[in-house]
Amino acid sequence: MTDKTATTAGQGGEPHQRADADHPVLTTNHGVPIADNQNQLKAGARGPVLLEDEIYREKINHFDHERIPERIVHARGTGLHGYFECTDSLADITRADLFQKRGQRTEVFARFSTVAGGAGSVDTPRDVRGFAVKFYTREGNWDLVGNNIPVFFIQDAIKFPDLVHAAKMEADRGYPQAATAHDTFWDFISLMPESTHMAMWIMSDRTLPKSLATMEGFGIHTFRFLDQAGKSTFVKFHWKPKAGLASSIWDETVKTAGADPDYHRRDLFERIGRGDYPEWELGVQLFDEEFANAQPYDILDATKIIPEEVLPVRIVGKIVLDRYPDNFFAETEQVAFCPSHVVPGIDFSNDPLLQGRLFSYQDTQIKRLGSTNWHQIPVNQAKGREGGCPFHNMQRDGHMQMQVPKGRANYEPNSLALAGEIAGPREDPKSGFRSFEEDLDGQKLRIRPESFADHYSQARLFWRSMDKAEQAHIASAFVFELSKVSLEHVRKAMMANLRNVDETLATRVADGLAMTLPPASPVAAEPIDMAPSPALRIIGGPREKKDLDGRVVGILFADGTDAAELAKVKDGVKAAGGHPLLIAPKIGQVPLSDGSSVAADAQLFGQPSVTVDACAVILSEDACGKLLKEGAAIQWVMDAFGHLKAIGHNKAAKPLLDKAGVEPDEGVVDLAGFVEAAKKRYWDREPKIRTLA
Ligand code: HDE
Repeated sequence: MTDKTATTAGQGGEPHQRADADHPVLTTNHGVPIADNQNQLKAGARGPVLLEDEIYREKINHFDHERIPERIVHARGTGLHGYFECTDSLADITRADLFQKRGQRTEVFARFSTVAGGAGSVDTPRDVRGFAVKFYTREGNWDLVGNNIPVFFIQDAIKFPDLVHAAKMEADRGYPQAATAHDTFWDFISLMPESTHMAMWIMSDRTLPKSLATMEGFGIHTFRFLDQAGKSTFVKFHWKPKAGLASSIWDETVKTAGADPDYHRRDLFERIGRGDYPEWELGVQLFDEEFANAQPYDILDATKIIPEEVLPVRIVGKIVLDRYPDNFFAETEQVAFCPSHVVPGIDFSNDPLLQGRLFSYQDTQIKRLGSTNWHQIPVNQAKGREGGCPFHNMQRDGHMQMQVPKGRANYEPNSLALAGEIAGPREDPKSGFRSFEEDLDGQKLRIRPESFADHYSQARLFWRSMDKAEQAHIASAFVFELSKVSLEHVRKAMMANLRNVDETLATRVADGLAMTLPPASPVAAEPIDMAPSPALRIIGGPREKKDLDGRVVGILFADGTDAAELAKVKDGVKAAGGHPLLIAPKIGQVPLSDGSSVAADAQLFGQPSVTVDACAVILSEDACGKLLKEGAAIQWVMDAFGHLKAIGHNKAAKPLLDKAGVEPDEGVVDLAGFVEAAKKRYWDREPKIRTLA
């Protein structure tokens, strides 16, 4: 063959390929206009490719380097822009600029994440959620890098690599991804009694948030606030969701992982699109040394909480997240948090977990982002400082330096000002950052203080603070996870630890595993009984979500559905603050009873009921007859029932409910009662349809 096969395709001749008023000229990274973005440069139309093709080489070379190392933990995440607003001045307690004046706003970027899975893993495994917020304050960036659980697994940062290795995919087989239900995780946990409290939290509904907007956040460690005079007040930070607390059911999260691996990410994106901005109040627990010394645990121990009933949370501000990033990589992937980044008025405590983190994050960002200049990436820039450049110092050069400093002053002190040259910035003892002036004296040693020895009292506190349904979920989660553990001695070791938490819990887990209870494991300090804390509950707790605000209500309809009934439910859901999602067997125009037609938002097969909060079924007799032969429709209703959701239906839809095994209860209602019923889950239904430990 000859060059006769050559075409002009892509040589600037095709529509959508040409530069015009709407499309700027495509160029190389060095600004050279590109004539052909479709073909490599070849020796003849069917000949080999030429090495000199810089346009191709540059493009592929850049592409080959598109990925950066993913975060070793918290790799899977999603971020949002927004603002913090101070609602109660803390000027008498901290000089931190963002807390000075009621109404004062500070820009923020928040990133939520799972911990164990890789960047491409699903959104809904049983896992802790990261809750990291970067405040661009006028006195520099403050990163509050927390989780949705107020305690951590370990007391000392030196154990972190062991914990993460044990939790992630097993080293030889490369699975399971994003799951703790395997040998190495429980082997480690069973040998680290200090992790028992956190193990209780991760087996609870807290690790199955329905939406990232319906979970709490915690700074975990004790920090310090410093006032103008340098006086210290201890502080613990809390995020309280405006939407209230709501979690999923285990079976629901498993199915969601298949139906929509991006479920949480999509939910946030869609909330912002609808103007349903995720919002949290920022609360603080403030206390002094005297209070700290009076508690039966050490406030420097990150495996402990201070119950809200003992020390109330004072609300001092809120964050509203109202803008999705323009670019996922540039912002969400490149955002770099460091707990060591605090601003004047905020300081660290001696919590050995926090102290260890102060080193780790800067180190990881250099590796991940490839340069010490990562603070110059837009999302990381300290943009809060008024006027011009957000930072001034004599640090210079390094990979990917974006600044072009003028003059010779790359050191100080210097006297260059005397010669009329740029002299550079200088320290300011008055406004500058100062650490708490703490008296320190002691031996140099590697030791855990005696006050960290009690590993079970707060695990017990958590268990005893739970609602009945939540206790059943925790016991069942232990049974599920330990059933996936093939090493019998590990299962026994865990049960031995659980006996120190609560005998009924241990017994329920042993029954669920059909194993005999081993003797309790030895304890370093005898656990005590603390007063239960209702604030720890989701179900029946003070912050349980009880409205439709921000919730998605699935409405299953089909050809011939009564137009008035459909409109009524849709409007009712909207009026109550919910978001109706019209789901039909076909997505285009669905003809209704009155001759009108309406487009569905989603197709039945692609929108299983696990993706919504409550379900309505509005069908004509004819359509219902057809759906009785449709597995997806039967499953849709069956799952809604199994996941304890409200189901509203018209009369003609009843045969579908019957076929799905729906039994009458308080949550199965006619359309008139549906909007009210849709505001909650029906926990009483659960023991009737599922065996729980
Ligand atoms: Fe992290 N953690 N962590 N962590 N962590 C990271 O930093 C580390 C801990 C948390 O959305 C890494 O940028 C050590 C507690 C969040 O980008 C790394 C220890 C809490 C995020 C790291 C801890 C957290 C991270 C990995 C033991 C809750 C995601 C990538 C002392 C208070 C931030 C990165 C984001 C990320 C180290 C324990 C929260 C390796 C050494 C406790 C929310 O630096």
